Amino acid sequence: MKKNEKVRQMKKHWWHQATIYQIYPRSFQDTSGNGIGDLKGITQHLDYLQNLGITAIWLSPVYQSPMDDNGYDISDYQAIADIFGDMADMDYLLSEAKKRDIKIIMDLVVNHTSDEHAWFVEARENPQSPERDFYIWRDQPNDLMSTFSGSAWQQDPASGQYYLHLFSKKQPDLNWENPDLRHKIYEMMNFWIAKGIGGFRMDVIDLIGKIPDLEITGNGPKLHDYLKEMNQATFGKHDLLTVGETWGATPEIAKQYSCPENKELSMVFQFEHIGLQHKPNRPKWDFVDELDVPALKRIFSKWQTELELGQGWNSLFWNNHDLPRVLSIWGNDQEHRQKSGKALAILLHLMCGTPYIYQGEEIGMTNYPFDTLEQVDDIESVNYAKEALANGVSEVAIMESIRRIGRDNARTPMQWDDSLHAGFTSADKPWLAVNPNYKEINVAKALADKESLFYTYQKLITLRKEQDWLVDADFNLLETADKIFAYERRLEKETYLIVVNLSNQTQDFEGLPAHYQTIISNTDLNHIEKTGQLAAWDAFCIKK
Ligand code: TEU
Repeated sequence: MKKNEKVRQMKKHWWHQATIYQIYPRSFQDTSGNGIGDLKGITQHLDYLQNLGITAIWLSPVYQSPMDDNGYDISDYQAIADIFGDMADMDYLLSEAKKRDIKIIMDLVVNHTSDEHAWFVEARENPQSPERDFYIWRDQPNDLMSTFSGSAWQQDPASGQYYLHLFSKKQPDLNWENPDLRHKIYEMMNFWIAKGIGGFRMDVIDLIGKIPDLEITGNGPKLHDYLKEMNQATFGKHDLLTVGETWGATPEIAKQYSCPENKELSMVFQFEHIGLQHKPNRPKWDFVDELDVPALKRIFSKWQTELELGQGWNSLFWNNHDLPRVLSIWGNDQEHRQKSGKALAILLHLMCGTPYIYQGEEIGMTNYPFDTLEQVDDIESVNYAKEALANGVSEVAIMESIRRIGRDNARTPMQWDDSLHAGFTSADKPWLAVNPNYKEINVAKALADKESLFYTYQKLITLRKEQDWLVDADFNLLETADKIFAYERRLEKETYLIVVNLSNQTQDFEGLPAHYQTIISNTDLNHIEKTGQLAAWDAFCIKK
């Protein structure tokens, strides 16, 4: 059967033509005056998100948490953290979002809990408790290391044993080999499904099959068994979007997760393109200055063709709450800020997959000019700085890395308007500083400018909803100059050409056909016809 036929046979879900918007609640909108974003603040802006056209919100964790990792350390999965509001606020957000046909995707963090979760408190206090085996205890540590620096093992004074934490010491890893633990998780998931959520984003879900004694963390032997069991016990009976965060996925592995017949997940976040931000096989802090466009083309082409339609499904993203702002590292956040933002959006959103927009991406928010460690909040950056300083790395070099690639770049408050603190909070001081460029870059200014990046995103989101070729057509990378990323999406009778100049320089391009229909563009195609050249950051899609 032809590839396109296979696609047409594929059962279509709402998320095949949806665009998802990620909200980091801490930084979206404060309504209580404490300098921290909250649930009421999200509800307040649902009309803005409906105008943008998104179908669903991926809501980073709002559960009870000591906030060691800003909510990715959960102490009660079925209670809302006081700083974000209460369950009534959550229920109101769900109902108001539903009125606007916006689904809420909850963040499922079940590789670990907080060390203040009742399970871990009992496990620590009572080594004979059933909860002890909900976690991973050993008499001696091995060489496993934490993502947040240092050993992945923390000794518990009471029992003398060590517990595993692949992230912070306050995030003990759960033992998924324990069936009672697994069923507690499924009960919790069904609590949230019963509330009418639209699905789950699954935090580091590729780690739940770990075999610590063999120092296997990702892609463990039982991982897919657990996901099949989870599917059947919870979301499998509903039409929900499930997206796994899987740093180690290859297209082959991604097929295991997202092939419909496997009954696991809808899709995964793979990070191969994100790996181009730093030197190969080096920690992320060892960043590279310039995007390797040919490598980006190879990676995207591989994922678009090998995760072939009908056998799996791609997610598409540049940003999230863990990543630097793509405009600042791969675009041009100075003289070509909006145009390069449009180019990156056109390039990504016209591929096959479900696109994700991170809060502020749609208005071209940029990295923050951090210059001292006192300005940095994120535990990953703070722990990295401590370790690097102890290893003799200069604070200048450390700050250069954090400024370029630290997670706080994504977590500065959403820039709503040019009033104090960008309209994010009425508090004297927001929890993290607002980017000083907020008077130039904010929602109010974007909405008032019909040529702004916001309207490019709005149009791309509409295209995905209305034009089936974005799901059904195949993907073919075209041979072009290094800095030009060009591909075609073909169906039997239709061919769409997408061309993007990912550089500040003019590039020769003679590929425009005599007759075409412009689908979307950030430039004057007549100019390209006349000169045979693409200006800096020119990007367009035409129907041949
Ligand atoms: O992130 C997984 C993860 O490994 C990232 O921390 C990544 O390695 C790093 O940020 C690269 O810069 C997920 C969540 O997205 C993250 O916010 C949490 O800190 C982490 O899991 C632990 O829950």
